[in-house]
Amino acid sequence: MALVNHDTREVQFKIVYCGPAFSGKTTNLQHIHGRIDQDRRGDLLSMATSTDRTVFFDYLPMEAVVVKGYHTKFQLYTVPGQLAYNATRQLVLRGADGLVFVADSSPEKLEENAQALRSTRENLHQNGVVMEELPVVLQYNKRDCPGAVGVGVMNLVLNDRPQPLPVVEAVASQGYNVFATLNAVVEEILLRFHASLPGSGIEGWGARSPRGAAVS
Ligand SMILES: Nc1nc2c(ncn2[C@@H]2O[C@H](COP(=O)(O)OP(=O)(O)O)[C@@H](O)[C@H]2O)c(=O)[nH]1
Ligand SMILES: [Mg+2]
Repeated sequence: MALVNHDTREVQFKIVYCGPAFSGKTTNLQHIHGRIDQDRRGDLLSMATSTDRTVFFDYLPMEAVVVKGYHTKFQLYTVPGQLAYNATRQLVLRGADGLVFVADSSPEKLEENAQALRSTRENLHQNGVVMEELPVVLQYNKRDCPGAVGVGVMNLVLNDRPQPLPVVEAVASQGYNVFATLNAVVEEILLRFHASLPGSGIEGWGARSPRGAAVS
């Protein structure tokens, strides 16, 4: 759930990029970090494990007025994709306000995507969170890969549910639809945040900048 800090007058949301190893999570964050003004972002930090890294940074978009008189801060995190880092993943997922699941469209990664989605759901469950109750956007990344799996099949494997999750096709290494993905999850997070605070004098970001909210 969002953190509201009355001392620093900040509302803080945590967005976690998850998915299998090498699907492009870090690439997404690097692209976003590289495109936003220096005074609107924190340093891109990383916690290294032997074969993978968790990277994270703070992002303070100018357009975001979620609560009048308060700054809005998004903390963007990646989790380590490898199965071995289950405990780290679970820790990073703690307190997430929304998720981007970065799936790899390469044909040989189909089962790995499904497995990573199951393990994400399980990690959340162990944190007492039901995945279906969290804003989640599916990013089908690496659409440029030779033989990229069709969206219909990706949906069958990863998104076969009564209320399908929003899907964004992306090529993160080229920056294609990286911000579209971020916007999609931000929009959903803010909708839910507003809905959770009825009649509290909240001024919606959506009213000022309906879709381009997180685009710098
Ligand atoms: N062809 C292609 N390669 C990508 C794309 N996105 C990321 N990559 C590459 O995939 C590899 C793994 O990316 P990385 O962001 O480190 O994956 P992570 O393990 O999920 O953090 C790197 O070599 C990236 O350059 C993409 O859209 N298309
Ligand atoms: Mg990574």
